[in-house]
Amino acid sequence: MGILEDWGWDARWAEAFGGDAAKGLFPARLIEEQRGLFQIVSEQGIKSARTPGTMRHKAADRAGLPAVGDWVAAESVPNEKVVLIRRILPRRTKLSRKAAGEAMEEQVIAANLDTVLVMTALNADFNPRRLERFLTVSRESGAEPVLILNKLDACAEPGPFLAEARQAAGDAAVVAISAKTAAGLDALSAWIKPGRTVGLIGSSGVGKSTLVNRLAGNEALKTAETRASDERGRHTTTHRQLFILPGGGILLDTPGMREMQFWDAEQGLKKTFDDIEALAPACRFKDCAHGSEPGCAVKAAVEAGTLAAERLESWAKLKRESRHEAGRREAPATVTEKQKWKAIHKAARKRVKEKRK
Ligand SMILES: Nc1nc2c(ncn2[C@@H]2O[C@H](COP(=O)(O)OP(=O)(O)OP(=O)(O)O)[C@@H](O)[C@H]2O)c(=O)[nH]1
Ligand SMILES: [Mg+2]
Ligand SMILES: [Zn+2]
Repeated sequence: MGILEDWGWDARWAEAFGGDAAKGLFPARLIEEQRGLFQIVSEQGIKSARTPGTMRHKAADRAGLPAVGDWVAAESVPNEKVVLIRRILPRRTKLSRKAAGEAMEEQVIAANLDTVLVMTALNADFNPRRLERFLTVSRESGAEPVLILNKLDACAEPGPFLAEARQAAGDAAVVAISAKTAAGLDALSAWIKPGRTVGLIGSSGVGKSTLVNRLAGNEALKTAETRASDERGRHTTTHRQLFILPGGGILLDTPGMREMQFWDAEQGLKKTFDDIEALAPACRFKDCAHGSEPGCAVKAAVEAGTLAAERLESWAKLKRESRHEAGRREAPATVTEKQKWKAIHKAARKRVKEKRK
């Protein structure tokens, strides 16, 4: 197997790369990003890469720029060490969130992940509502989400955590592990295998880098103790990077994320709340919002105790947020629509005036 295959290259990628070889371009995978400078891996090994100004200008938004995990067509520049990224091959999956700040901008956290391991620790970090949010974003990406409960060694009573985690996870697998003692790690081989790309996301301090170190069999990545008072991490990892494991398999370590605001979440929500989705057809109204409508099957399930009230609350909250973000994304179009009608009315008034003359 060649170096590209180790990093996940296959016949479908070769097809997507197509005739670019004839233009002097070569295929490469983006494995690291740090402040706009990229590291790519290709048959030539690992090299620094950058995007040409034309690509930055042409990209309608940040999502049009390369992200970690992307396969690209790259070009060497004579007398230059840094390689140019000419084209991003169409992404198979895309883990996105709304970029921090006021602007409605998509931020691609990583591209072409096969699996997203949503990680939490069995301590004060554990929060099923946040897990639902992370799982929703992971599902929306097109990758398979798996919920990882870490620090099993330090948890006296994992039972109740597991029960809550299973409910939040819907159809996603739930795996309890200890990155420290390696307990439960065997189960991860269902996802971490040669040619497959697996991303790790979760709050700071849950043990993402510790797991990468454990699986890589070294201590290459820096890790740091969490605060004793509330188990919060110290944001030790500062950039996203892909690692190849000795037994094959590609792992993405990410910095702990405080925020995971939705970009697009409708499909992901449907899957995260598949229990609510399954009940909805029995509601009297087709567009039932499971609020105060009469004949609501979801509310009835809460009253009967078969659906947790917190889960319905969580669904309603995330759904509102998703709708709100979708509305904001569509806002610019509404403005142009308005402008269009304004122009039509103005033209009509002008015609009326001209007729009167
Ligand atoms: N007891 C126990 N501690 C663990 C385990 N996994 C990680 N830790 C500890 O948790 C702390 C944080 O681990 P990191 O790997 O740095 O966490 P991280 O998720 O990479 O954090 P950021 O890089 O800040 O996002 C370290 O002190 C680890 O030794 C585990 O399974 N059990
Ligand atoms: Mg880390
Ligand atoms: Zn309903």
